[in-house]
Amino acid sequence: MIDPLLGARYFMSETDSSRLPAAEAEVTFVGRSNVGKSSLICALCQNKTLARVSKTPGRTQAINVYETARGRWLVDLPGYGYAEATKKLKEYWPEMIRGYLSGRPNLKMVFVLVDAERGVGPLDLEMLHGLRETGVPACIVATKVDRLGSSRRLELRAAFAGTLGLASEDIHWVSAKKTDGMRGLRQEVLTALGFQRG
Ligand SMILES: Nc1nc2c(ncn2[C@@H]2O[C@H](COP(=O)(O)OP(=O)(O)OP(=O)(O)O)[C@@H](O)[C@H]2O)c(=O)[nH]1
Ligand SMILES: [Mg+2]
Repeated sequence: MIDPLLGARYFMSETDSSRLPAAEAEVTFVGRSNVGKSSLICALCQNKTLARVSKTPGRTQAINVYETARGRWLVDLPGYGYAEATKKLKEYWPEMIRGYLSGRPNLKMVFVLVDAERGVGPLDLEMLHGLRETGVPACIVATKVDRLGSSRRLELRAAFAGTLGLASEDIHWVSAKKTDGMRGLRQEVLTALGFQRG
């Protein structure tokens, strides 16, 4: 079978999740601004221009939907913790994200991205706590691992897992730039979207 992620296309952008049409299955990517959400979507779909990436935080400003096959979506969201955002945006984005996360019955998995080097912060813990309360399945992805040497990776992996009370194998440890860990993450995305059995 041809990998359905490779044929992903831009579908729509919306700031009000209640206006999104129903999906068969969707997965989304959340995390601090600049953690690499849009880059990861581009890497999964092997399409560098699919989702907009930027060196400056606050690039993604709406709920952006990419369709892999009819009704099967990858959803890119604005980041949280963007220090430079105006007061209006600081209130608006979290509200947009919360509305989306709590209003999608076919949301199969939320990938919570955390910068591998920076580690898990209070906003990430808050997000994980919120997801547990809404009952949406979540999975942790540590990003930008190409920036770390192998001994530092091992060290950080243990600290990461410890903070979250998880086994280190339960965390995807990835680089969107160098492809590390992308195979495992891809399988998880394909399974969540119903393209293959887990
Ligand atoms: N070294 C390295 N840099 C990365 C990686 N992934 C993303 N980046 C860089 O991190 C910056 C932010 O990437 P984005 O994908 O725009 O991050 P985002 O989470 O979508 O950001 P917002 O939309 O602003 O919330 C860009 O300069 C990327 O090139 C990675 O795996 N390795
Ligand atoms: Mg983005």
